[in-house]
Amino acid sequence: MSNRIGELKAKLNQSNIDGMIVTNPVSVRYLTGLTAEGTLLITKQENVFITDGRYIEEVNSRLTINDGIICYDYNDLNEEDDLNFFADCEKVGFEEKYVTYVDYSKFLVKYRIKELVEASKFIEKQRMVKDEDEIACIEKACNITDSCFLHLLDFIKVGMTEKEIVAEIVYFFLKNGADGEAFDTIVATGPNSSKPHAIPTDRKILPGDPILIDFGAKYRGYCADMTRTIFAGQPSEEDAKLYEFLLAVQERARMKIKDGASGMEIAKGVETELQARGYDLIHGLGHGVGIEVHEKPILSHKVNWDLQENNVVTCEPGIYIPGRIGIRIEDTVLVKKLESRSLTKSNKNLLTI
Ligand SMILES: [Mn+2]
Repeated sequence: MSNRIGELKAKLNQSNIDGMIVTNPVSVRYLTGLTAEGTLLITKQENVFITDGRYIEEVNSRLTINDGIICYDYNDLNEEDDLNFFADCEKVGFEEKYVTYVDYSKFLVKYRIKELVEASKFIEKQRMVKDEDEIACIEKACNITDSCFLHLLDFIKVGMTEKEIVAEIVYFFLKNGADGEAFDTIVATGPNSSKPHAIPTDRKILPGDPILIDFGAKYRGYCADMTRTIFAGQPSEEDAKLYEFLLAVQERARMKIKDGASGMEIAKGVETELQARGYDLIHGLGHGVGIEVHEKPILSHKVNWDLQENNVVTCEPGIYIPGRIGIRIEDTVLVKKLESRSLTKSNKNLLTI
């Protein structure tokens, strides 16, 4: 793992922040590789991870590969004498998006901090640009997701329920090296497909149904996110045309994703294309993917943000006709200077089972 704490420290220092209290488990994992519950203190002298007896063995066995972090069992620290980690700091950052008011007040007293300042954005910004190790994990998560899709094309049959397909996806992920699902899988068939975040039901697949599958494996903590919409037998001519149209829109948008491109402009372009046919894009065009399945940057007409090399984002336009059909096509894309690369590579042609 590259020196993520060092990089964060340098950025904090540029803003005259001397240290940071990291409490969001996602940030802890990102900065240290640790999945244990605890608090990471980035200080002028050293980096400290304070946890409890349940995690000490795990943490100590992991820390050999993460230089510069000293681990303490909270129970071994004396509140009177041992919590002076920020004694020489004027300003200490904290994660304002994750810290409760109670925690905030406690931090000030417990660690004797002079001034706590909001610093969530420093970690968020750093996490947006993925390093080599992260890209490798996301790529692996995407590969497992692709293999699962191939398997599903063979597995899914008319008469099967949405929940049965979800169960098969989870089973496939676990059997093929994934940690599990990156998020709750969506399998929405027939009219259920028009709800973008449908919850899988006991509905059985009928001939001609669209089958929308939004799923992704998680590998070593990193997520994949892909949606494919397939059909149970030949769709109507109208539905087939709708599918081809959306696929063309998705491909055009995906090709625009590259270093320096405006996420807002790409999203607006998709909206214009959909509106020309009378459809609204009822959700964002895409989002960052990493340790969390939804993270920054967001691709939406509401957010003005330029993409950067080694962002990993989704491109997922959808068309939803309430009570009848929903079609969404989504890839996880690695942003590059010239030509970005889809990390999910499953066939996007109109497929039937
Ligand atoms: Mn998504």
